Amino acid sequence: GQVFRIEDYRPTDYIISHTRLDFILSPHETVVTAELDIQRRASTPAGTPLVLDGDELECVSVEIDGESLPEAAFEATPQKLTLHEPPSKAKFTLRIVTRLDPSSNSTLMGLYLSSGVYCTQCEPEGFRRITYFLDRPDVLSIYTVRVEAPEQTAPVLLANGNMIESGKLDGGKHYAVWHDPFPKPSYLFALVAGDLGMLRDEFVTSSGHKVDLGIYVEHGKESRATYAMDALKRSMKWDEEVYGLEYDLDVFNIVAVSDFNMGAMENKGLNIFNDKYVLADETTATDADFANIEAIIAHEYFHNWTGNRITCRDWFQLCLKEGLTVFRDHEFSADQRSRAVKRIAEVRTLRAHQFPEDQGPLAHPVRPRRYREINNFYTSTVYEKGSEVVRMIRTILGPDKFREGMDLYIQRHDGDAATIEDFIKVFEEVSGTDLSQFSLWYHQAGTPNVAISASYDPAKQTFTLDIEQSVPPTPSETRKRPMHIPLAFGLIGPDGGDIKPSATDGATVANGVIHIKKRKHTVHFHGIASRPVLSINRGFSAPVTIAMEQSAEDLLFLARKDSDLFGRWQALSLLFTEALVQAFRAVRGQKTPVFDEGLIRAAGEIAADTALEPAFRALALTLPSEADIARDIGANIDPAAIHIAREALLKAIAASNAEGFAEIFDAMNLEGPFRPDADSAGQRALRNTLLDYLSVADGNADRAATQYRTASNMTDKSAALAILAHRFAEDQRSADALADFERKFGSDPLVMDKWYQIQATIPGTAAVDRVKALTQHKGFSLSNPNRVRALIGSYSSMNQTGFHQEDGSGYRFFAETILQIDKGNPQLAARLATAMRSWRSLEPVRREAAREALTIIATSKNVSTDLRDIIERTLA
Ligand code: B3K
Ligand code: ZN
Repeated sequence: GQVFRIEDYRPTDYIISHTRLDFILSPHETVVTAELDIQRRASTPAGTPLVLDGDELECVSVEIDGESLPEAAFEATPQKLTLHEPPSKAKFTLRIVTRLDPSSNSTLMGLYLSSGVYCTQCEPEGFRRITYFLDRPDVLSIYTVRVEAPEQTAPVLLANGNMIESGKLDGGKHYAVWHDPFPKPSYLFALVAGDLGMLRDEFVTSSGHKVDLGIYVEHGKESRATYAMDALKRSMKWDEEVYGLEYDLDVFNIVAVSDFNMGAMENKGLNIFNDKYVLADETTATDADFANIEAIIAHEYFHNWTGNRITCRDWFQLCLKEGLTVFRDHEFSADQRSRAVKRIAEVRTLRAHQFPEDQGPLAHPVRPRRYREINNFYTSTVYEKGSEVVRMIRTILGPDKFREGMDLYIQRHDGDAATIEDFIKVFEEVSGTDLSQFSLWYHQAGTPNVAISASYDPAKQTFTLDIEQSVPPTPSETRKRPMHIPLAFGLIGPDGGDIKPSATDGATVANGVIHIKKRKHTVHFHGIASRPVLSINRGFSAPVTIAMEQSAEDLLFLARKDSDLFGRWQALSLLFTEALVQAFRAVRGQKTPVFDEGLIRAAGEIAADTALEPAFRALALTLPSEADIARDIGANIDPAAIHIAREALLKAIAASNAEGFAEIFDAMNLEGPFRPDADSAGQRALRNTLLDYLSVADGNADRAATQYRTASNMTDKSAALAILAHRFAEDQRSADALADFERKFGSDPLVMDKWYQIQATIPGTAAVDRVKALTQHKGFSLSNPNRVRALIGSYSSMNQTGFHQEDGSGYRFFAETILQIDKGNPQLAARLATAMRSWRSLEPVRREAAREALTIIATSKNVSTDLRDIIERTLA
């Protein structure tokens, strides 16, 4: 396939100042008329051919300034429209009519039908599936959109911007005209038409402008949108307070659809959401669902400035809008909830998804330099690592200069299609800091490793750190340059307080941050009266791995005493990880793992420490996942042995702390009305974490079965169901609960996704047959992304023992399923296939089996560009 390279960027020859679209909607035959006001740039020679992008388009007619074009003047293929010799005048209007079949569009890109509702998804290159266009983000145009449809099947007609006209037509039809005054790239175009219910509200901006808010959902589900509406209003307020950014149109609409490739889409004034991230109430959604809704509603709303008002010059700059907007939504959630708990959750996600990506065959820089399929670059590197890079800029500059830089960015680039260089420049200008070395974070792939060894000299009262950074090689990038790594730290004295050194030398140390810039630094801290314990990378100030010999005693001290809550969690999780890796080695060597009593006791203490918020205690008690452990072991992975090792630690903690855990569990009063706020969610999280330990300690399903029966909210119900299904499959109450759940929620697909996921993640070799059987379940469909992710996605990424089977049956089933999905929805297939990216770290038998399965896909006929790109890079 074709490779796109950043160095090939050049501006277009023509611009499209205005775009008028007319849609006559019909399921099988929708007619789209596009009127494009085209201007030749002054620098473009007259007569330069105009080539517009298309994708599977059927061209009906082409006219220029009201005259239809002779055959010889243009060429229309499904993939492009070429005007061989456009008019030589500076401006002309091109009128193109295309015909679409939304009902047969299974890619969920362009215009498609989701449960009878017309909707669109254009980012990154879906607009070209609607009409021929210069479908790239640096072509900004003002859109006016007329939508016509039968009133009965589509009473709701929406597009971007404000509605300026509507009315009835003959034959039961009606129409609406929408106008968006802000020039925008085609990827932000959106249209929705259908029969939908609506939740209405309003928001008055800080300058007194009233905005009508609407959330459109399936009829009857309006009340399930109240939490999303509340999150929207809080987001609008937060962006005003924290960044001084106000909303800019009279309307802000959100539509929830049930067939959607990702979480949501930030179309100007008309966000379209996967209904999973809109609909929630206590009986159908878990606390995690509520938190996701809050974060994604905020994320899409924040894009209005970082993404829409300022967009990207080209898709290589994707992190310009995504990294920054993720950073903004992280900060929003941190302000709305508990900052430390939110940070721990972010770091867990980053380590679970971005680290393996960065350490495997799909590694790429936050700002990639080449791609074959841009859809495969909506990755956790671009999003999550991209956000970490913005966070580091703030750490380096401090909050005030950071805000100044953001203000300058908005002021200078409003209305632009900008680049990462533009972004970095504003921060350099406001702070007078040279960020050229820092910008390697955007250009150099791979997770840096920082090796640290510490020594204390009591005679000189000096504490010394020998620091060495290295960046491992990544595909097509073997030589790496040293990076600027800001490491927040603390030197902790015996009483737990931070010690302030009288002087430091060897690296810039400012505001509790060591700035590592060279390959090697030796940093001395002077005036240190007794040996301190080092708390390093506090708050996860840099997305790196740290290699440091720290005694179990020091780590236990940090877990108990660090003034940085994140540091406490990190120390404990390091201890767990070390214990688990050792246990894994024991299991591999046919020995019984043994665990340190101090660690087991520390778990009990943290559980009981009421000075700590429950959500933190829950996170601290959650052992690293099997995938986390695999990543830490790094090579020769045997998932079965990891599972045994992890279960052994869980049992050891449960057995020693059973009494204490039971007391806490029983004392937690969960009466009163359900509230989805962070505190209440934290209580439930702790209680459900303890429920798992207690079920292990008891060795029976009693507690889980009781909780399943009595739970009045989905968080507690699904937690109990997971314990029953995962630990007590033999117990009749497990099968009964699964059947009961299906009976209760069988007609609610979003809730049934939990049922699929819980069963897809039951560990053990029976998983492959179970998952196969579930693909035949009446509610399941390979064409709905949420169903596929709940069953196939969870199976392949969250069930290590069930997926990575020695005989390769898990991989073969996976490969066949992916090939089938690829026929209808290449994006979804490609995304799923990334579950195989770490295949090279498996032990030899599984590795070979994985290679065979990947080869089945690679050698199949008619594989999409999307899937082929992932598979070829994975195998390379
Ligand atoms: N910008 C969209 C993602 C579009 C993905 C296209 N494959 C959602 C978001 O990041 O807000
Ligand atoms: Zn985004």
